[in-house]
Amino acid sequence: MKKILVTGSAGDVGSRLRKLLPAIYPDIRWSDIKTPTDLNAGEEFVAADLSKMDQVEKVVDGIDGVVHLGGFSVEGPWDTILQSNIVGTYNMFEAAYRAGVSRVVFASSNHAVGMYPRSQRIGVNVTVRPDSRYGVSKAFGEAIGAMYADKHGLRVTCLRIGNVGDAPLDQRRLAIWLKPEDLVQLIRIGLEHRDIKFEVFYGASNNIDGWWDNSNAQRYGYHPIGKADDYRDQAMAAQAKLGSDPVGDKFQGGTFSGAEYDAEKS
Ligand code: 15L
Repeated sequence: MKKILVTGSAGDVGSRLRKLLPAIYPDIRWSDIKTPTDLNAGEEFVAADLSKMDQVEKVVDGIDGVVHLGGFSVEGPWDTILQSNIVGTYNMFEAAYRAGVSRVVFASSNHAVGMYPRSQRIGVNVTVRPDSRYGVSKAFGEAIGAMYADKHGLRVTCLRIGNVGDAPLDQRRLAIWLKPEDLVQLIRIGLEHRDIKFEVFYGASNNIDGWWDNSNAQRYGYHPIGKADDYRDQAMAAQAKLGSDPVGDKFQGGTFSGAEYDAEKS
C-alpha cells in the first residue's frame, strides 16, 4: 500500500489511528467533515463532506487503500443516517472504484447484528439483524462493499467493530471490546493480505465473554492481544452504576436494541 486515506479521522477511533497508523503507513491522507483540533504540521488533511460526491472524488484521488470510518457513528434521525452513512458510503465506494483504489476497509459495526440475543453465538454468515437505523446503514455498507468486490474487483474488508477503547466500559463491552492495536491488525489484514477479495470480520479482541465466532479473521492470521477479562472488575463496577435495561440487556446491541423498542406491545 503506497498511499492510504482514512475517513472519519477526527472521531474517537480516527484519532486513535492517527497515533498508531503512521508507524506502519508513512503516507496517509486524513479526512473528516471537521478538521481535527490537534493536527500536526506533518499530517496531510483534506476536509470532505461524504454526502457530496465532488468532495469525495477529491479525497480519493491518488489513493491506493481506503480505511472508511467516516459517517455518523451512533443512532440518529433518518435524514442524518441517510446522508452521512448511506449516501456517504455509496459515494466513497463509487469514487474509490472510479479512481482505481485497490482496497477498502469499511468500518461496519456490531449494530448490523445487534438484534441477535446475547445467548446466541454468531459467525459472519448469519443474516444481518440491525438494531437501529445506524445498524441498517452498516448492513448497507457491507452490502455495497460486496457489490463493488464481486462486480468490480475492489478488495473489500468489512469490520463489524465492537467497542474500541483503552478498556471495556461495562459488562456488554467485556464481550465486544476491541483494543486499538487489534483494530490495527485487522486493518492491516484488509489492506495487505494477498488473498482478500471480500471478507467480514468481527472487530473484537480476545474476550472470553465474546458472542462472536471470529474464525474468519483468524484464518487470515488475526491474533488479538487484548483480553477484556483483564479489566473485569472495573467493567463490572461501572456496570453496577448503570440502571437495568430490560430489553437492551437481552440483545447484543445493548441500548441501541432497547431504544424505540415496542415489538412486545400488545
Ligand atoms: C458503535 O458502532 C459506535 O460507533 C460506538 O460509539 C459504540 O456505541 C459501539 O458501537 C458500541 O456498541 O459500544
